[in-house]
Amino acid sequence: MRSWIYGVRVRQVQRRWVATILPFALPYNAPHSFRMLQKQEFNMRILSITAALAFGLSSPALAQEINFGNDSSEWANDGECDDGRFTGKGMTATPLLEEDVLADATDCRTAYEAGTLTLLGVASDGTIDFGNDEGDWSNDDECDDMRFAGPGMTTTPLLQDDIMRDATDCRTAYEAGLLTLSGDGPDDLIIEGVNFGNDNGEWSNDGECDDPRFVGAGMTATPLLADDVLRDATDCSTAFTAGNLTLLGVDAKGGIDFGNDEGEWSNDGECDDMRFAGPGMTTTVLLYDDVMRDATDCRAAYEAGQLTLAGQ
Ligand SMILES: [Ca+2]
Ligand SMILES: [Ca+2]
Ligand SMILES: [Ca+2]
Ligand SMILES: [Ca+2]
Repeated sequence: MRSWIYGVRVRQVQRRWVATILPFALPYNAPHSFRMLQKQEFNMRILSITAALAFGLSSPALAQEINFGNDSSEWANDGECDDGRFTGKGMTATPLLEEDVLADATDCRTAYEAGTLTLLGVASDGTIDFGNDEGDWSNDDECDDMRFAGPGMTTTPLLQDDIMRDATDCRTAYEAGLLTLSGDGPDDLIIEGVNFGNDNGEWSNDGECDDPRFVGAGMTATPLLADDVLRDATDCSTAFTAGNLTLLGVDAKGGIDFGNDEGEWSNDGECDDMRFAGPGMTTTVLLYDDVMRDATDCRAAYEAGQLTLAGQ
């Protein structure tokens, strides 16, 4: 009970921080300039890290089974791999972002098959090199290395600086069964045509659905976070099959209700509704306040083929 209360408080603090700090901290036209800043800021440091790591790796893995994910990244199909799980000549030189993990499949697969990429810190026999503890977020009991996924991950944004630099936290969570390598988790759970994703969320298996794509009596009463989209499969599918949930704004025939434009980030040319995924999405933090409240942006991107409903 105590940890549950603590969890709620943490969530509220996080949401308050995101909702209050972010809009003020970022300049006007924030999504693009923020990304550019991120890119410039991390560029030099990571180049040297990547180069140093590449030296230590041997030839490409033999018949390694790799889940490349999909092409939903904003940086898909630009001829460079942007997925932070990889290293090698086929990588982009720009900073690596959390949202590009498992989302730049064609670029990364092409480079991998050409022998210019390997999985970073994963030997051909699957042995994991967790790296060192030199990251800013080491030893805080949460894994901050974006090569991993699962309830052992932090819920704060993942940064390139922490790749292979949070060894103790990530190894501990991995050995406790709270992490897998990203893409190595169980396959998505699909029932009655609805993709429930996996149980890699921090709030999976607590008897309440925490996936913001749903609505109904089976939902948690706590704030809904983008981190839990497609990551609370057991709870949500259980409530769904019991008739206690439906997809929010999606009718039985798959018709989409985009909602209204009353969100703070409507009409900025980027979709901010976390029910969606794809290159038409903003790269800034997604807030539940914007669900069904960014209709014009999301409809335009959807109709242009730049979005799908998340999980489709
Ligand atoms: Ca790319
Ligand atoms: Ca950590
Ligand atoms: Ca849950
Ligand atoms: Ca928007």
